[in-house]
Amino acid sequence: MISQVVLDALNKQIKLEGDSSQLYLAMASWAETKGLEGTANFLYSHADEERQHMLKLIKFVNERGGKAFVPQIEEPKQDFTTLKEVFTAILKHEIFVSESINEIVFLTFENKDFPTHNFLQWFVSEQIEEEKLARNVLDKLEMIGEDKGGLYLFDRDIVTLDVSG
Ligand code: OFO
Repeated sequence: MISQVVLDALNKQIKLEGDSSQLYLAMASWAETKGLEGTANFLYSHADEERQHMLKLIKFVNERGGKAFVPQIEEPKQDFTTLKEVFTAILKHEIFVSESINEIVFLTFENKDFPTHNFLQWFVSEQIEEEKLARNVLDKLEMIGEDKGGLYLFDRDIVTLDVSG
């Protein structure tokens, strides 16, 4: 049985993953309206991944005898000016998510909740990948700068960068 304190933290994380999904979805939609089809597809599929993270947590909480709280959908930021702005926001968000996961891992230690601690290791590894991916994309965008041809190739090839799950 899960302790109330860990349960509350996991329910907060469920909301954060749902918010992440919405954030990626809004970014995908923005990219699509800018003719950046490859980037839009990358972001749409990432929005799906975030929803899977949310589901993973919901199912775990329920399996452990807790009750998952399905959160209200928050409206994410809808407008951006550049891809650099989008991926800078993604990196910042993913760092925030990593910190949140780390805090829950710490709580599981304090509460001797080793099953949850074990379960969260997947998220710890996933966050390393998510941050790495965002940094990698930002490095590429930095290289491209204002070059339209570079941007065209970036948009064509971005789908090959996302290997996380
Ligand atoms: Fe982006 O990994 Fe979940 O939030």
